[in-house]
Amino acid sequence: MLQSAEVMKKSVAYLEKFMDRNDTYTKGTIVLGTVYGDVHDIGKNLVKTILTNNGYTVHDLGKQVPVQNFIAKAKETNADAIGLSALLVSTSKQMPYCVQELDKHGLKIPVIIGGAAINGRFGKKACVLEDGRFYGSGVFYCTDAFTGLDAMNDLVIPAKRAERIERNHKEVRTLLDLEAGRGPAPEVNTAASSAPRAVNPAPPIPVPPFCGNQTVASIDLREVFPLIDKKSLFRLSWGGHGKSAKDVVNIIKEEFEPLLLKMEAEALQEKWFQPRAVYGFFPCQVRDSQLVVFDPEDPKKERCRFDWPRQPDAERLCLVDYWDPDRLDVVGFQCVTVGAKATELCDALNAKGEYSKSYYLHGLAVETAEAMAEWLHRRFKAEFGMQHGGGKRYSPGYPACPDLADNAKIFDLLDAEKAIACSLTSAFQIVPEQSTCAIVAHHPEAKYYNIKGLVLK
Ligand code: B12
Repeated sequence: MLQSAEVMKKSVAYLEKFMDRNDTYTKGTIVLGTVYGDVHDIGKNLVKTILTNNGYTVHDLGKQVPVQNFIAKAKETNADAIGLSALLVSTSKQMPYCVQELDKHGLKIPVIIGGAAINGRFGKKACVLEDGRFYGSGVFYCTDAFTGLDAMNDLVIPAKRAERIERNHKEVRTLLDLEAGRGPAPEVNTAASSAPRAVNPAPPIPVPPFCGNQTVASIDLREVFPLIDKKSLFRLSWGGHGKSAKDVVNIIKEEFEPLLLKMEAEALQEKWFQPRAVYGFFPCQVRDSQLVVFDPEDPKKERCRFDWPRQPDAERLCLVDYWDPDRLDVVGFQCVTVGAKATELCDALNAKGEYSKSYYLHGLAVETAEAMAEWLHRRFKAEFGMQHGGGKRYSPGYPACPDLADNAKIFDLLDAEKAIACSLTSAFQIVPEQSTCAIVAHHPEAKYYNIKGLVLK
């Protein structure tokens, strides 16, 4: 798709020399962006490419865009629609908020939404306003960029637009009726959910190699690249997802594997990435179902507290169960970054119309950040003497610790701004983009789990 976009851009640039210009022609206008607090923009960028190449004017506001900016731009450009993307459950709340604000301002702009954090049900619910009315111009959930294109194709033709909005409202009504017919949601057994899960006897607490934080002096990317999750790189970041199993095998063998080797070599030679990492070990104890982290210099001095949700059902897990309530325990933290240059390079390539290279480089940078997190976690475990091979790392934003504000606590403990030149936005997103941080548990039983009610069905 991106290769054809490149060919298209070059062909159009060539043909334009022979054509009369009519700059005013457009099939329609959309204001597009990733919602406030969210840095995930891969999907949004694909939507932009597809819409632009199909004759639409796309005002791309980028990522982490406040609702007011979407509304102001849509008014200024008399847009046919607003397109919102969200990949985090927490940030998807910006979508219904945008719809409410549009209604409050008396605006009649359809909203199309997409991203892995949401689904059709979420989309329909977002159409229902606080007072129970339906948003007059409709909210359209799109599974991918092409459903987005279909929606735009309908929304710019008045008759089809009216029909589409009517269908949207009917679907919302059906959902509400269905849910009302089902009766109230089953009561959560609060007695059971507040009771901590029975943990197996606490394991011996490993001895950390140092207390406090430490910056990794130098990172050899040749040790990191082998840890890249190729399944994720090829299928998610490089677009293999959705193709038939046979096609994927061929593409991986003939295109992706050789490309990866070539790009890794170029990344090393051209110094595309500036890998940096900081990690640390801190005394901690469970108090009032919260994890209290203490100052390593003065274990009586509290530095911060983490308050995580407990599963209302299933095993009733909560992260706090992985630390000892009866004695001083140890918690780890880590933060890694690929550096800012990768983003600058991607932007420069996009500006030159080299969409594919930008896309592949972006994917490689993203997966390198994940591989660095794994690389650091392995080093961490080895230094921490975690022979049992267990233990897990949890990034704020994941279901077990959904509050992104935890990023700020980790940053403070690790002094990450100074140590590795990363910062946090007001919505607690890490800058540069290809960075990630985590809380590290040494408990051998630690595992990943979901929390019902946090994950939108
Ligand atoms: C790539 C990725 C990253 C990259 C983001 C790079 C970027 N520029 O986007 C990096 C490594 C930086 C990253 C970081 C983080 N991530 Co992340 N990330 C992902 C991952 C693996 C893939 C997302 C993706 O790009 N998918 C591919 C694209 C093409 O799909 P898509 O976005 O869904 O878009 C398609 C459709 O949905 C649709 N669409 C999307 N938007 C729109 C909009 C419109 C208008 C339309 C029509 C259609 C449409 O069309 C698109 C194309 O068809 C997901 C896991 C997953 N499987 O989804 C986690 C995930 C989204 N990340 C997650 C988290 C928590 C984080 C962090 C906050 C963790 C942390 N605390 O460190 C950090 C934030 C770092 C920071 N800088 O602040 C969680 C979110 C949990 C949740 N549900 O709330 C996920 C789900 C991982 C997980 N398993 O828990 N991440």
